Parts: sequence; structure tokens; C-alpha cells
Amino acid sequence: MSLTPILEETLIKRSQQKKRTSPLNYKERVFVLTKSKLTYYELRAEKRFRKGSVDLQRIRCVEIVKSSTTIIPCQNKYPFQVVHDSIMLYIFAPSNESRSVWVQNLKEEIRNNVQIAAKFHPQFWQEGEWLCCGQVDKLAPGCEGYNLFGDSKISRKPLPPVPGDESSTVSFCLDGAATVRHYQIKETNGSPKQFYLAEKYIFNSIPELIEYHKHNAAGLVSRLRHPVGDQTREAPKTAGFSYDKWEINPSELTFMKELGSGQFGVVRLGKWRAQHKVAIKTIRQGAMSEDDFIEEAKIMMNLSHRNLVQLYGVCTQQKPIYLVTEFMELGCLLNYLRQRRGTLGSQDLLGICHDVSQGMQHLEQNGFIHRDLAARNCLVNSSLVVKVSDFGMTRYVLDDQYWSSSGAKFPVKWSAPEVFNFCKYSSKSDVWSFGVLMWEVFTEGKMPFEHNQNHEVVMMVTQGHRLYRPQKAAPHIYSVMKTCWMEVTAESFTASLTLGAGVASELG
Ligand code: 4IP
Ligand code: ZN
Repeated sequence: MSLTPILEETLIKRSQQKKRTSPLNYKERVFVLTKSKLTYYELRAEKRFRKGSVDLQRIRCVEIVKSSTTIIPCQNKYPFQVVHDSIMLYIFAPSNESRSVWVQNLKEEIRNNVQIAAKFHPQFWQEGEWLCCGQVDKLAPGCEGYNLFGDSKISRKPLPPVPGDESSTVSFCLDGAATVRHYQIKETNGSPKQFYLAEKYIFNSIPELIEYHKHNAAGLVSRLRHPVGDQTREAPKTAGFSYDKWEINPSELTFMKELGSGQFGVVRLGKWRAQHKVAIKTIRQGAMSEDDFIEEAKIMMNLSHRNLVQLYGVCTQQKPIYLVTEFMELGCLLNYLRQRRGTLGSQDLLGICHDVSQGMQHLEQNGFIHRDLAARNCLVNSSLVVKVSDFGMTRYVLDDQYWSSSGAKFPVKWSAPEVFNFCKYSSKSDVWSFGVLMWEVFTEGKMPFEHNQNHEVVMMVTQGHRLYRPQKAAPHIYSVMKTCWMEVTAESFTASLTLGAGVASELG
């Protein structure tokens, strides 16, 4: 009975570093919570392999990790901690809702434990230091009182302010995102009255209180960032003062081997803070319209999905500027397909298309157009997950051979007619490119229209000619490709790519 799962979800965990020599890494694991254990599994080829387990009775604390000022080097941005014995297990959920559900259910299961902690650390143990209190001993006592049930509201939706009480509530957006927090301004009993949000920080007036907490979290979940209703954002801070959340301090980057070079310049493997592997793109001067990109980078950083290569941040306070992204061990999908020609089964090929369609669906749902989807712009990681990369980036290329439809580098063979004729981009034109990408996958990396030049392809496609059916593509797979190449009726990604669902059901 106690084995019935209460919760089950794929989350990311940080290695617990039980030994002093343990590596610091982040792994995707299927977590299963039962009445007695929290167990995590590796998912390989649809099979589960048990990697580890925590006895619920040994857990001393479960709480969210406050991380608004920390860069999180994995896709899931909502961390929580499970402290068992003296070990910290950090788990990263994909959304605030997911995190909230896990934290609340875990708390519920451990409520009768004898060894609940009296104090805990609200932030990460990182690089030999507690980020919350600066203590350098991993076993140093917690710096904040732990209240098993008092604090869990933090990740629930905030309650609306009490009517007539607005004057004493501050509301603000957290992380520039959709989450709004309401804090009650409390008053001291003495005379004259003083005001506070967090008990230890008391002020003579409300403006002083707000000014202080605009710059200091001091006991709140985050510092006060943007007053609700005020859409004007602070301008990015300049170098040497402080780094905004899309800025990465270049002195924290180590450069390692060269991975290749792209449209904008050389890409290198690197490490952030000496530990997290990242890809660092050095932007060649004159290759990119940088100011426009930097604006857009703020939006791109918020696009997080298992099948999108994550942009972690940028270094823009020096020349050349750098883009720091997720590192994908196995490189670009096109080479991956070519190198494994003959070894991949139809299910593998379909799985690749499915990954790409999921990433693209997320882009479409966020109103984001890729404009250059092709196998060369997808990457593969060591877990064989395929992710879409370089979305929207062609807009910042300064080389007109690339973006002018008659230019030699324009991706005509991946383009819908309205793109090569009128440069009319949309999610529908992304769907067209997706069809060509499927064709690349099922031919294991062939060049589309390999015997034709760009201007011939324009003619052929205009006259209704389409790519042939690859041998490995069953007729129903080929018909999905052809649907992507229908000129008039091409639907949105989500609709025509019921494919997302279609492919999934293929995968059984
Ligand atoms: C491993 O690194 C994995 O991260 C393990 O996680 C982790 O185990 C190990 O930490 C860490 O050394 P490599 O994959 O590079 O070997 P998982 O078991 O999920 O694969 P735990 O479960 O303990 O975090 P240590 O502390 O056991 O070494
Ligand atoms: Zn602390």
C-alpha cells in the first residue's frame, strides 16, 4: 500500500556531493514520492533505472530555495531542498506550481518526523559557502527559523489584498515575471509608529522602507523589483556597479576547447564559476546588431523548455560580447545524423522529430518565430535529447548574404514560398521548415534538393514540386511532411503539429 505513488514527475537534481570529491552536476531524474520514500530514476530508452532514494523518516527539512539572485545552470528554474541527515538534496522543478505541489506534499508526509530541523538555510550551499549567511562550514547551523507549515504559502498564489487595506500593502512583480507578491506593511506598537516588512528591518516611514527593500531582499523572497502597474523597467546597470540577471560576469567564465564556429563567430566550451559547463559564443565585431539583440536576449532568457537550448546570459559590458548557453555534448543534429547513418531506427528518427516539435510548439505558444529551423540549428546532448537552437537569431545577422532572399547564404531550401518571395515569416513558415527538417532526419542528414541550386528550388517549389519520400519514412510519416508543405492550408504549429501528439502516439 505504501508503495502507491503520491507524486511522480521528471525533475532535475543537483548531485548531493556526499563525498568531498563528488562532482557537481545536474541530472534529469524521474522522481517518485510514496508514503515511505522519495526515489529517483534515470530514464533510458523508456526504461527506468533506480539511482537513489531518500527515506522520508530521515528528512529534516523541505523548503523552497530562495534563488532570485542566483543563476541556475539548468533548465528548471524552481529549486527546492530536501535536507536528510546532514545532506542537501537540491531539486529543480519546471514551474512554480510543480515546486509548490512537491514541497507541500513532502511537508505533509514528514510532518510527524521526530527530527524536524529548528533552523535551515534558505539559499544554496555553493562553492564552499552558504549564499544566505556567508558561513563557510557546510554543517553550519541554519540561519533562519524553520517552520514546517508556516512558510509554505510562499509558493502558493498570493491572496488578494484585503479591501480598504491597500495603503499598507506593497505589491510587486517577482523576477519580472507573472508572479505578483503582496506584502503587508506591519507597524510597531510603540510611539512614534515604525514600519517593517521583515521583522529585523524597521523604518520610520513607508517610503524609507520601500527604498531600502528595493535594494535589499533582507528577509523577503526577493528585493522589490517592479511596482505592480508600473511597466517601465529600470535600465540595465552598468559594468562595475552590479550585474543584472541577464548579465554574466565575464571574470566568472573559464574558456576551454573550441567547439566550432557559427554565423557570429567562434563557439567554445567553458565553465561558469569553475563548475558548470556552458557554451560561450564570442560575437565577432560587426557580425551582429548587438543592441537589438541585447534587448531581445532578455526575452529569450525566459524561454525555457526541455527542447530549447537555454540562453543563460550575456556579457555585454565589453567587446567582443559573449552569449552563454547550455552546453550540448554531442553537437549539431545534422552531424549527429550523418555520423550515425544506418544505425538509427525509425523510432529513433521519430523521437528526434518529436523533440524538435515540442521545442517549436513552445516557441509558438510564446509568440516566437524561429526563422531558420533546420537540422544544423538543432543540438543533441549526452542524454540524446534534441533541442532547438539559435531561434530568432537571423534577425541580428549583419551579413546581407544571409538574410536577403537572393543572398547565397539564405536558407531557400528550408523556406516556405511566402518567405522566399516576400520575407513573410510566421509560425506557419516555421512549420514548413519543420517539414524539411523531418526530411533531413529521415534521410539521415541528406541535403534537401541536393542537385539543385537555390534559384531552381524557388522555381520548382513555386510550381508545386516537393521533396521525395525518404526510404525510412513510412507513408503516414511522409504525409505529415507534405502537410507541412501545403501552401494555402498550413495551420499553426499547434494545430498542424497535432504532430506533437501524432508523433507521440507513434512513439507508443
Ligand atoms: C554523480 O555524478 C551523479 O550526479 C549522481 O546522481 C550523484 O549521486 C553522485 O553524487 C555524483 O557523483 P556522475 O554521474 O558524474 O558520476 P544520480 O545518482 O542521480 O546519477 P547522488 O544520488 O548521491 O546525488 P555522490 O555524492 O553520490 O558522489
Ligand atoms: Zn544560511
